[in-house]
Amino acid sequence: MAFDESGKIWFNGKFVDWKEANIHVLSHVVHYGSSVFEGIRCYNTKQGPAIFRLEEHVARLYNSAKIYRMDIPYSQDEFREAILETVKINGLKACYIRPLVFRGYAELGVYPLNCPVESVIAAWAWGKYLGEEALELGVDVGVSSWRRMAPDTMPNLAKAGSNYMNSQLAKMESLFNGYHEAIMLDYGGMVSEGSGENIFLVKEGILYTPPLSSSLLNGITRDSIITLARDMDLEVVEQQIPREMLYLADEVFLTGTAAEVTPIRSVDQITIGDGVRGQLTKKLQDSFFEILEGNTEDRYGWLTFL
Ligand code: PPE
Repeated sequence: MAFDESGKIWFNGKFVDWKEANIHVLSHVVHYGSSVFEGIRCYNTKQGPAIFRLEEHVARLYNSAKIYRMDIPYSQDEFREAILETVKINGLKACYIRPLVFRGYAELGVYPLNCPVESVIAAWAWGKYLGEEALELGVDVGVSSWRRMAPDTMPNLAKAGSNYMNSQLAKMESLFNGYHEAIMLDYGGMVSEGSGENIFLVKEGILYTPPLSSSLLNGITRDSIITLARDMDLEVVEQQIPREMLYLADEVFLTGTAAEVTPIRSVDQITIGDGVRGQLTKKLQDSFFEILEGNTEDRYGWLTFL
């Protein structure tokens, strides 16, 4: 059990005991994957616990819901407030926060609009996503035989639960093949993203990342890294990336709320650069963590203190 189960979960506007936060097995979401969600981190900065980019995460949740015609019965202000309350009531400092909006129990059948829209917020301590050493030593990844969803199949800009059936296939395959993570290609065969992270590469001092049109999630960490890089006067290019450009890169790394900034040391068993965390990767990691640790001024207004 990865949870300590003693906490409270915000469930449709009220706090309930961890073990009471249950739904009926005939809820729409259980059968058809009708959910949208977020992953947010709270950091224990020197100035106290603070949630990273709360406004952007809640805005993306509402955008995901909009794509699937789910009306969340709270304002974004109310939802942000509920997230802050959830962290506080559980006495957490550094934690991972999982807001989830789903279609509940009323009837079955694919048409979703007669099922109620329900909302949940849970929070718990979640350590390093790809292992304790990953941030320093980097991870080994393989390009998956599973592709990211084509744009006219499932919308990748929605952070929908059902998208993660695709991620699960890629993730399982990658672990069975001895890798830490999978990189997926888009419908046209260009690099898209990891099963739960965006991807960047460095070549001759320029930072490259695939564009939103490469079937990826519009990552908030991705946006943060682009912002930090541009402020360092690094050139950032969003362009389609062929698979072999990863092999030839000087540095490659993943970004995500759970994975933070994780270096990649090999792709398809081809060593990237010197096979260790690259210089620019380290520099970007450092400036990212400096903000999260509260070691520098929050110059972009990314932190919301409890
Ligand atoms: N792509 C995918 C497919 C993805 O799931 C994430 C986040 C990202 C990119 C990066 O987005 P952002 O967190 O806004 O920088 N993945 C979340 C869920 C991971 C999980 O295993 O669950 C996360 O990192 O919270």
